[in-house]
Amino acid sequence: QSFFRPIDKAAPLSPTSRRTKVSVIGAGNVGMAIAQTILTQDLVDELALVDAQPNKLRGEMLDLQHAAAFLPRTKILASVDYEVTGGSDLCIVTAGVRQNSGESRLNLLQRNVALFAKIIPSVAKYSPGSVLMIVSNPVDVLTHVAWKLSGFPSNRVIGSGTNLDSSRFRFLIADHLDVNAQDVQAYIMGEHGDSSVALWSSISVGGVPILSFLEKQQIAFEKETLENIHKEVIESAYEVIRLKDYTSWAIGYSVASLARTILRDQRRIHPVSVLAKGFYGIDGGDVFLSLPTQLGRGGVLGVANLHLTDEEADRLRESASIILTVQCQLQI
Ligand code: 6V0
Repeated sequence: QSFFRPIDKAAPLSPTSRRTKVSVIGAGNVGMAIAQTILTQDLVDELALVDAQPNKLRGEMLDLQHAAAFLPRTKILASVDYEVTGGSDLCIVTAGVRQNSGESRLNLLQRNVALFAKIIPSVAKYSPGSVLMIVSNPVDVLTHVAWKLSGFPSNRVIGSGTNLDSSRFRFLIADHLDVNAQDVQAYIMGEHGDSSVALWSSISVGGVPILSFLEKQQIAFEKETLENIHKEVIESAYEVIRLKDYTSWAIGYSVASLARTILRDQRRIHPVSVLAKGFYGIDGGDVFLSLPTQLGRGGVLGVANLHLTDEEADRLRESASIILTVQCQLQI
């Protein structure tokens, strides 16, 4: 017996009404931070989790389900079987293996490529129309691998890239100037890693270009100060990992913000890893790295044509060639 007595002539569900579904592959620290941020932001009707460890996965699912009384209503599913991801609008991959002591980065990467060879075809099979978002590191190379393995068009394969680095950058600039980070427009482009490029020439605060802002406020600054802020961005992931073993909250919010833009067709510009060939003079091969990209329901809608100084453009192409060098050593 049902708790509610149904009304006699319940209107049938419109055939056009559809559910929004996101799948998160890899229920580790990062996957769960992303899942819980997406849940609190009321972005989806259905959330599916996949991991290789069935007990941990079930534990995470139950723990989230037990928060139902405090969250927007969302169906939470979990399984080691990829069928659970079927019909997703967005599939977010955070699965990864950890570095063994003494293991080279390249060897670690090759093991992650082997992992992707199992994961990506299954994801693509069950959600052939989805947008694929890669978070696992090294994110730029693995996004390229995912693009190859999925057979998806490049506009539907995106790496979370420097969206997180740019958020760290905005925080540090805001902290330095004592303003709100949301008023700081600043991009880090290129590799999510050591060769990333800070675009000082296009930074603005409240719409005012930063250099004239600093002059107006009569705040003295030196190129070295700016370079130190960029260095701090690069160091910050290492520092958090050294202190708490992994990073989770910032990447959770960063990816949830990308999910919102995609699922709600917000057409916002985010620095994310996309197929960069042909943009900003990058022409050495098929390489994914972060560019200021307009995102919407179909995935990548376009790449913003920012004005870069010669030095910034050179550094961006250098970043592309660093990623390509690693990519060429891989067996996919
Ligand atoms: P973690 O806590 O070890 O989680 C990884 C999860 O993947 C574990 O739960 C594993 O069981 C699972 N897994 C392993 N193999 C499989 C498989 N075949 N199928 C399904 N699941 C599997 O790592 P953590 O969550 O801390 O990090 C995950 C990845 O995100 C790593 O590669 C990080 O380097 C990367 N990050 C990327 C960031 C970015 O900005 N792009 C930021 C932070 C971390």
